[in-house]
Amino acid sequence: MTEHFAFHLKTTDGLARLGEITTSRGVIRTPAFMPVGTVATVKALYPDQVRDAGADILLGNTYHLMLRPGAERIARLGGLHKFMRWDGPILTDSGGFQVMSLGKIRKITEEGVAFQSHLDGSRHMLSPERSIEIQCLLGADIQMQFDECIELPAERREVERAMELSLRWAERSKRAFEAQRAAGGAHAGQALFGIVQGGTDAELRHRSAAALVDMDFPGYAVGGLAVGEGHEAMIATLGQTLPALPTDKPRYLMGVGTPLDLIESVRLGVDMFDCVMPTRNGRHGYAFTWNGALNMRNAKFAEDMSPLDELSSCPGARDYSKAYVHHLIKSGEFLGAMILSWVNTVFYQDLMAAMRDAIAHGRFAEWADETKARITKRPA
Ligand code: PRF
Repeated sequence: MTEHFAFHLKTTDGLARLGEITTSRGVIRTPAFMPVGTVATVKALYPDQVRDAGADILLGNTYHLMLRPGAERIARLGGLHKFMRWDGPILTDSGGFQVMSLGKIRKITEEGVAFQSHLDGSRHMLSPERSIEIQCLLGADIQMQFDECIELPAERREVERAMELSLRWAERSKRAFEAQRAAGGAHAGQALFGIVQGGTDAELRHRSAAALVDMDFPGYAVGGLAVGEGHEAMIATLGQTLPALPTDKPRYLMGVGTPLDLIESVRLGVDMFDCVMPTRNGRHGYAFTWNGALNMRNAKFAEDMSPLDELSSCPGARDYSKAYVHHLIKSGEFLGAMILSWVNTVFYQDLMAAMRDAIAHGRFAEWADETKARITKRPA
């Protein structure tokens, strides 16, 4: 029953890659975009809508779920998949990044991070061992090492310190995951990924990647990007980092990004992404369309009865008018957030499907140029 975790690279086009990740809960077509289901829900969407949009895998968060409803509780209830009614693969982030952005009064030591909950101020500790234990209790198919991600810009020695600490935590995460497997807390269809850190410094990135590759993870993430360095520096760092990773393992760029970020990162050989952008921006009134992004709060839409996006494969984008969605968003109505989260989730999945198709046909570069021109043009 438990199929082995595996990655199969089907073809390449330049550096862009088309592949498939196999987990015991199903196959993930890559390049893949993982909708973010932080608190066991992709906000404002039913699981069926997420599946029908074309998503093969969701992301969940250790940090949020440990605080509420609690990892042990989810385990008692049968695991995260059953709890949220999503039977496909789930990747969980380790909590390191979320502690930094959300936790209060954090204290980082060699052991881990002590912090207070953003919900009620209660005290908690996350370490590599506890993070892996939680990810196993949740039943995550792909788990992430516990790491420290710092905001940029930062002093080189600070970036280096966090990168080195993350490497020691990678070792401990791996040992904890192997112990879970030996004890039946994880099986061969699940996998643990390492996370490359090192800011925008090529030398630090190379050291981080080399050390993780020596530890031999079944997949590698690039973390520590999209944290203040800007698009150009992110793409340049990615271009220097990816060649240091093995071609036969999946590469995951964490917490990225805009449609443009995704296109440029796939061009360089990234296989997986996650980002809150389609759903969060949707809740805030932004629509991603094949004619560019629209701010639906704009008064120019007040009497525009044309569909949100007639080129979209999402029924919501073809059925609802700009005037109606403008009204819903202006009124703070739930349905406005629901429609735009749906439309944007479908847009992101269709973008990934189009990239996979372009790679399969050996026309990624032409496709990318055409698509960038379309989606970045100023809407009329
Ligand atoms: N580490 C982890 N999760 C993350 C990041 C990271 O560096 C980022 C950075 N963009 C997003 N999510 N564990």
